[in-house]
Amino acid sequence: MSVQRRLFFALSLPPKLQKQVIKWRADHFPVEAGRPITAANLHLTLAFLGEVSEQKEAALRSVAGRIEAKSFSLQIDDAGHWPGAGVVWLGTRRAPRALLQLAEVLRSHAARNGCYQNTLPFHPHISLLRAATRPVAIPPATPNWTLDAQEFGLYQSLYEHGRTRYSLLQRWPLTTPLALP
Ligand code: 3AM
Repeated sequence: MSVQRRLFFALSLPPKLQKQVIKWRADHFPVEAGRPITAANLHLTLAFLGEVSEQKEAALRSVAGRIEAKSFSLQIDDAGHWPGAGVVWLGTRRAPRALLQLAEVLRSHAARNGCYQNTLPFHPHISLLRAATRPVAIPPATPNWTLDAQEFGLYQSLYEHGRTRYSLLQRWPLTTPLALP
C-alpha cells in the first residue's frame, strides 16, 4: 500500500506577523481559554486535502504549479470563536477576491482528485487556540494587520512526540498584478 500523508494548502505568516499575533493572543486570552497554536504553525488554510497517496499528491502538486493566481493583501481585522470546533481565530471582514478565487480553485481541484471538501462556505481564518470549547471573550478591538500574500504552499501535518507540526513541502508564487499606468 502506498504511503499516505496528511496535507493541506495554506498561506504562511511572515515572522513579524507571527510575533504580533502571539503577543496579541497572550495579552487578550487567559491560559485556560484553549491550547495555543505555536508561532511556526500559524497559517491560513486554503484547502484541506486529508490523507493523500503519493500519486494524488503528485497530481495536486502539478495542478498547483499551473495555477495563475494573483498576489493580494489581506487585512487581519476580525476575530471570533467557534465553540463547536473549539477554535479561536483571527480573520478578515473583507476577503479579497483573489484570496477567494485561489481557495476556490484549490478546493475544486482537491475535490476532483477525490479529496473530500467540507460543504461549509470558505471562511478564511488563522486559528489561534484549539480545544476552546468553553465561552471565550473576544476583545472588542481587533488588530488591523496586513498579510501580503505573495505565495501559497503545500503543507504536511505531522504528529510527532505528542505534538502537531506543519512542514512546508513546496511553495508556488502568486503573480504580481500589473501596475496601471
Ligand atoms: O486552518 P485551521 O487550523 O482551521 O483544522 C485543520 C487546520 O485548519 C484543518 O486543516 C488545517 C490543517 O490541519 N482540518 C483538519 N481536519 C480537517 C477536516 N477533516 C480539516 N479541515 C477540514 N476537514
